Parts: sequence; C-alpha cells; structure tokens
Amino acid sequence: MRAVAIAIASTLLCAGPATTQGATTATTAASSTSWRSIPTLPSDVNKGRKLLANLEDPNAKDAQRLCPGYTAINIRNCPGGLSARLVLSGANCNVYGTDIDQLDLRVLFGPESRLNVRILPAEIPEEQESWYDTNEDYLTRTVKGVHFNPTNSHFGFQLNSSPFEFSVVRKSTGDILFSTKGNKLVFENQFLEFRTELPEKYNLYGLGEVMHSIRLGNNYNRTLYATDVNDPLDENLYGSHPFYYEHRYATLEDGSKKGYAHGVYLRNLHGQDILLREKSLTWRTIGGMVDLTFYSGPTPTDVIADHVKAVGLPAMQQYWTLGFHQCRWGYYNVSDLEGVVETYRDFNIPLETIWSDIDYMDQYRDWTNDPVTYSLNAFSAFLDKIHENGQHFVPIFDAGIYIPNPNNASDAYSYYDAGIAADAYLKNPNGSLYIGAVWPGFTVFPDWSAPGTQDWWTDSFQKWHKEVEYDGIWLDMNEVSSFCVGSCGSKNITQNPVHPPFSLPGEPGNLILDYPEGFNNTNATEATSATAAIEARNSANAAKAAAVGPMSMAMPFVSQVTPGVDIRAINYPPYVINHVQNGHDLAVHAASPNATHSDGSLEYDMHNLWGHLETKATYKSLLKVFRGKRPFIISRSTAPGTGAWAGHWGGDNASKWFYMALSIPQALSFSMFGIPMFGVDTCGFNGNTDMELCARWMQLSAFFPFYRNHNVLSAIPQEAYRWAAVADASRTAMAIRYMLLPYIYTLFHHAHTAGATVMRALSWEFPDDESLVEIDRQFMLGPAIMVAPVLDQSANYTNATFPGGENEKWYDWYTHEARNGSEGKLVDLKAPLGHIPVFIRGGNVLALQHPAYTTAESRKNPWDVLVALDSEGDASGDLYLDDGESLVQEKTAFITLEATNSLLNISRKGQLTSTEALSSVTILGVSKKPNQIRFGKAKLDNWSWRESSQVLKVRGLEGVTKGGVWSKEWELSW
Ligand code: MIG
Repeated sequence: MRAVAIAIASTLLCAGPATTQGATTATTAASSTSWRSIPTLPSDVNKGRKLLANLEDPNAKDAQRLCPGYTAINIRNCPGGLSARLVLSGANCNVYGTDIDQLDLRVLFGPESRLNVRILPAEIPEEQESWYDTNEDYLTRTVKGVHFNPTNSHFGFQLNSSPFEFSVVRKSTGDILFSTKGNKLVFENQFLEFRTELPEKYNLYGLGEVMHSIRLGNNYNRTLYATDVNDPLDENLYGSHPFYYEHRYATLEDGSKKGYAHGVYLRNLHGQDILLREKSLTWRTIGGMVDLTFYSGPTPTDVIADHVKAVGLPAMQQYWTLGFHQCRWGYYNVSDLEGVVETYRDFNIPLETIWSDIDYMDQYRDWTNDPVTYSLNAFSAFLDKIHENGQHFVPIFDAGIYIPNPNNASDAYSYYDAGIAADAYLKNPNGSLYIGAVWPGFTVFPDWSAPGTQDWWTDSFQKWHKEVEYDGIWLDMNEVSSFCVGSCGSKNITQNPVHPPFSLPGEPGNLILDYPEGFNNTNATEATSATAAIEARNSANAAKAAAVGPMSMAMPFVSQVTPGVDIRAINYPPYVINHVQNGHDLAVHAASPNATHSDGSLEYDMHNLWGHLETKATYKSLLKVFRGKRPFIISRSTAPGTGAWAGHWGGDNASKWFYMALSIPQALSFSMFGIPMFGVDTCGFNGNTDMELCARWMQLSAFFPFYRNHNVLSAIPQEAYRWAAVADASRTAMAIRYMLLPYIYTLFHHAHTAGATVMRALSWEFPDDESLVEIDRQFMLGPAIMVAPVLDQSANYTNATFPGGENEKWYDWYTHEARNGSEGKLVDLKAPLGHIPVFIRGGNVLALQHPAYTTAESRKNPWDVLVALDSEGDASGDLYLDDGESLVQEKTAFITLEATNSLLNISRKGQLTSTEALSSVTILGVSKKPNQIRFGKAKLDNWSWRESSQVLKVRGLEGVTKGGVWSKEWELSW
C-alpha cells in the first residue's frame, strides 16, 4: 500500500525558450490531482476549544489592580551585584495561577555593557524547576558566574524596597531605560506580569517572530508562541525571540542629534503577550521567571552584537550556501528535479542548489525516498551528476515521525523502531506515547531531553546519507506542529496511514487561484479566467464529497484540573495568550502542552524550544555526517541562539507585493536575533505569482543572505526561467550578487566571530539620524551596499533616502555616478523592470570576484577591486578567505584594503594563499587626473580617467598579480 503521486499539469517544465506571458492560469492545474486512498482525519480533530484571549476580554481580571505586589527585604551587596528577598505585600491575588509568596532578586553585573536581573521563587521543588527556569543546555544564560565590578558598569540599578520597584539607568546620561516604578510585579506559578515605563513615541524594534514593519507601534500587542501558520500579519509565527531594542535621540548643545540605543532580552520562552502602550510596555508570560538582560549599546549595532554574543554567535556558512537555491513543493520525481537543473543551465541562470519538498519521501516518512518516483538508482545518479557539476541538494525534513500501523506487517518503519529502542519520543502524562498527526498520518515526536535521542538521530541521518547524498537539511514543521488536538492517535493508530484533516493545495476544494494584487491590471484575460475558476471552486466545494470519507475517531479525553500551588492547569492555563490558532487553544495545530519529556518537563514549559533543540541535535548529527564541514541547516522554528547552528526562512508568505515589502523588516528582525542566514520564499509561496512580481522579487532577494525561490504545491511554476523578463532580471541581479560573494562571506565571518549583522537597517549604520527610524523599504548589506528596490506594481521608479548629509557620498552601482546625502528627503530613482537600484557608500573598498555559473567556479575567477572614496578621499574594506567549508580551518587569510592620499594599500594576515589574479582596480571619486599610476614601483599604462564621472579605471593587472592577488601585500598609487 504505497502512495502514487499524480503529476499536476502546471508543473510541466517549460520546454522552449522563456515566454513573456504574464502567467498561466491554474484552472487546469489541480483538477487532475487526487490523493492516495487512505482515510481522512475528520476536520474537527484540530478544533480545540474556543477561548477568549485575555487581551480581547473586556472583563479580564487586571492583575495590577488586584495584586498586592512585593516588598524587598534583606537587600545585600554581593560580589558582582546584589540580592534581596521579595515578600508578597498582602493577601494572594491568584489572578491567573497561584502567587509565590517569597521570591529572590538577583542582580548581576556582566561585562560593562550587560546587566542581568533575575527574579525567581525563593524555593523551587526539584520537580518544578522547569516551571521557572530553562536548563542552560537548552537556552544559554547571558551572564555566567564571573563577577564584574558594578562600578565599571554602564548601568546603574535602583531599587525601591516598599513597594518593590526597580529601575535601570544609563550612567553616562542619567536616562532611565527600564523602570517598574508605579507598577506591581505579579509572580504566580502560571502567570508573570511586569511593566516598564517608556518615553512618548518610543522607537522599539524586535520581539519576533511577527510580520510587521520594522518599527513597532506604540499601541500594539505581540504574542510569542511558536506555531505553524501562513504568515498572518501581526500574529505569532514560527519562532520566539523576546528581545527588543529601543532607540532614543538626544539633542546635543550644538543642536545636533545623538542616538542612544539599549537592548532588553527576557530569557523566558513561555507563551507570552507583550503589550505596547503609549508610554509603557507590559510583559505577561504563562510561566517561567523574570530573567532580564540589559545591553547598553549605545548604538543598535552594539546592542545587537552584545545580544548575539550572549545567546550564541551565528554559524559560519559554507561558501556554496550563498549561491542561488531553487525549491518548490510539487517536484514529483527525479526527472522534475533534473529538468529544473538543466533548464536553469540552458537559460544560463546560475543555480547552486536544488531542493526537494516532501514529494521525495515514501508516504511522507522521514529518512525515506519514494521507491518509484524517487527510486534510489535514479536519485543517486542525479545527485552524482549535480555534485560533479559543483551543485548541491537539500531535502526537507519533517518533525513528526510516522508510527506504523501495528495491524499491518508491511507497514514497518525501521527508523521509528530505532527511536522506540532509544526511548526517544514525547509521552503522555501517563507514560504512553504522545501520538499526534502530521503529513504521514499519526506520528510521534522526538523528545530532546531523552538521553538516547541524539544517538538515534545521528545514526538515522548517517544511515540516510549513505542512500541519499544530501548537502544540507531543511527543518520544517518543528514548532512542533501536529494536525490534531491532543494525543489523537492513541486509540487510532490501527487506521494509519491517515490523510491530514484538510485538503492539500491543488486538491479539490483547495485550488490555487490567487494572484498578486493588481493582477487584473496587468493580465486582464488571465485574471478573468481565474475569477471564473474561483466561482467554480466555490460551487465544487459546496458539492464536495471526499472519495474516502472522513474516518471516525476515538478522541482522547482532555481533563481539566483544578489548579493549586503545586498543580497547574496545563492544557487550558488560566491566562489565555492571544495565540493565533483557532480559539487561542495552545493545543491546536501543535503537540499539546501536556506532552511530557523524559526529564519530567512538559511541552507547556518547553514548547518554544522544540525547533531550537531539533536544530541543535541536527547540527550535531550533520557534524558526524560531513566530518568537519560546517553543517547547513535552515529551520522554520527558532529561538534565541538558533543562529549558532542554522539559518531561517520567512515561512509561508504569499505571492503578493506586500509580502515582498515585508520581507525586508522580517530579515532585519532576524539580523537582530542573531540569525543572519535569512531569506524568504522568493516570488511568493502561497498563491500564484506573476511575471512582474517575480522579476522584482528575484532581484530583491539577490541581496538577502539566503536566496531561495520556493512555491506551494499546484501553484503555477515560478522558476526564474519561466518568463523572459524574470530570467533577465535574475541574471542581472545574480551577477551582482556573485561578484559580491567574497564580501558577503566576509560579513558572515564578522557575524560569526563578533556578532556583526549582514543585512542592516539604515538606522543601524546612521544611528544619530532620527529620520531613519521607520525606514524599511530600503536596506544595507554590510557597511558598503545600499539597496532601494521597487516594491510596487507597475512602478518604473522608486524613491529612497540617502543618509549621511552633504558630506556623505553614495555611488550608483551601475553608472558610478556620485550623489550626496539627501538630508532626510526621499529622492526619485528610475527603476524600470529589470533594474534594482544599488548604491555603494563612499568610504568603502570592495574586493569583487568575477561571477560564474556556480560558486565553486566563481571562486577560481579573477578579482576586481572597487574603491569608493568618501569626501575626504579615504576608503577601507576587508576580505576574509578560507577553504569555504571546514568548521576548523587550517589556514585562513585576512586582507585589509585601505585607500588614503591617492594610495591603495593591501596588507594581509594569515597563512592562506590563493592563485587568482587581479583584473582591474576602479576608483570612484577621483577629482583630478592622475599624473601616473604605479603598482608598487612599476609604472602602469593601461588606465583611464574621466572628468565627467571622476572614475579612474586601471586594467590589465593580471601580470603584476600573477600567482595570487591576495598572496602578497601591494600598493597602487595614482
Ligand atoms: O504544512 O512541506 O513552510 O515551505 O513547502 C505545509 C510542505 C508544510 C510548510 C513549509 C513549506 C513547505 C510545506 N510545509
């Protein structure tokens, strides 16, 4: 009994040359789709209860009004900080749990820029430890046992004993950064609330993962609870990052502005609501403790680096991962993959990596391949071929592990059995297996605290790699997602395999008929037929009769307990966070809060760490599989520190212009969270894309660290070669990206070693410029490159601000024309389809390498140096070189490129040498014609200077740099 995948018409490869058509309608696409003959889960398995979120409830109990707060006693200075006992100042209020009478306050000064304030129950019974604290192995602490002298700290800590209140002050300015003054601390076993005052019109950033513009509103709620959902705006998504920074601007005596930023991280990954109000921020969690870390900045860059160092420096990526990736859900067989790889080459559009979605699996079971459509013979022949060509393959990997039907001997699944032998799965409170449902049917879920899990995980990945030579792993569904409430499989596994309780994209009733906004303006005919198809779908839906009717299920009984001091209401906690899923029920579309770990902890306390821990385990596994190579992992669910092992993609966006625009702030937020390897589903995931959106998006994503095109099952195809204009636009942008790869790779090195960011907000590079607080329609890639994309349909121009004032210089990437800062004003820029405005900030030197089809080929190509002088005639840059893949490098080189007084100086550190030569040096902003050009002492003849553009170009440097431009130090003068 195995699945037969049915091809969908719309995925047929484009055989001839690219066409210019807007789109193919999807009307024929899914009518032929069918599903394997297995029982379908009834749709109400994922219903849950309908709860009123506390935030929506006008009659919700107000903890600030009802609770007594605390009084601080026994205040003591201790090495590196202070401590106190906090005693409840009155009768228990028990608003959303049971009050803790006695708390400990522990204030610990970190290195100068860091301060840690912890408040936790004075006594915690061992079995309740995970209610309040998170194991350090699961989530790093920000300040470790070392004692720092508080007098050296950038922070002052002020404590008021009765009522207990505290404030954190920036010593240098006296600014109060955080203050609970006038507000009570509420500390219960299932509820925590504290509030800080904020200045009016505060500029606050972070607190993800949520789709939103970069600057958060001043009257706005955020909820953090990892969940599997289609990128709705302003709701909780896949990961949890309770970290923000606030940016204030002071006016100095001379009237100029100076920016001061500070960061705040709550090391508490319980479900939580954050209430941003006109002058305050309130944090509410359903468990855990107060564990706040303050970072003093004073620039956003400083704050972010400090936070990233505290939670875990990002992983260094292999060089090839920066190439272009093509993916889709609905590559049905090996020849589909082959066709895509070949067609990319036919159209001369660089393709580095081809990805497989769940289509390759045998009935959606992990570590397997479909024996027919992805037979091992065909699969490995294909992988051998792309590997020979320097290309790569990354498959998806799902979090739920199929549990075979015990009544069906042919349903055996050895990877599951090995997990049972290792005792590696989540349990129900009674010790039985927790059984949810995901793609393959009923599934179990790994328990990252169980001692046997890691070895089983590693063995499985090693074994599988012997069959399918993947080059990286794409972790999906790890929130961790389950399509039913509770352990729905417990009494039903004899019905396995079962179909999810909803139809898949392309199945009857779920045809993909959506197009980008304004599609009717540019593609009237197709839009009309799409509208007709939507009507047909709606009537078909009404008549829907599933071929295999929904099964009847024995559902587990979810008991409601009466909470008390030592008993918590786990499935339905008294405080209901504003969780995006149906009814705000935490058990909807996820493993339930009562799923139990081998160390006794519950999903209730660990939920937001599931994907983080899966990523860590997978990283460890891949280290063994690839013996010393840097693992490449992209994970959907993330938490503080996940960047140390993986990158992230923005999840299920849609083919809409607004999603393309929001991809910029989403990426910038992951820069803040220490996950620089970020990108989104280019051309859009849900819905059909069109030519114009896809052309713009292929160009925009070319400047994101992670560059991947991905598409939902049964939507029209959207590979870069499907439309001539998209192919052209992609080739243009990719050529720039590939030239910049050494620069991007160097940025990753700085991220990995020092917590620097790769993609940057303008306000990070110009922290004193208040006009930039909301700018997120343009961005910087490192310190040198600014991108100002077109984000609107039918626009042939865009506008952009050029920060830095009249002494700043910005050079157009294409024409090298210089312009000065625009003093906070937006400037119109011409940008017809196929053109993405890119600028180089004066003061930077870029080492560029000639692009090729793959990154491996690029790395053998000659170099160019681009010097963009600032208004003083200076510029500098750097270049990090290594073997591009090893975790531990034998030899590296670090090159410094410095231009001043008409002299470019190249110096180097490190042992690594390479053989590529230098082709040219281009110097922008040379105002006078040089008398002569010298390379060291040798006079050069092959150069030109133009008065109109002030560009000096020196060519033919291959001879003097023979044997490797970066293998020796040199100088060029003009
Ligand atoms: O529930 O594997 O976000 O990228 O294509 C959908 C199918 C499951 C969600 C991922 C998406 C992927 C899809 N997956």
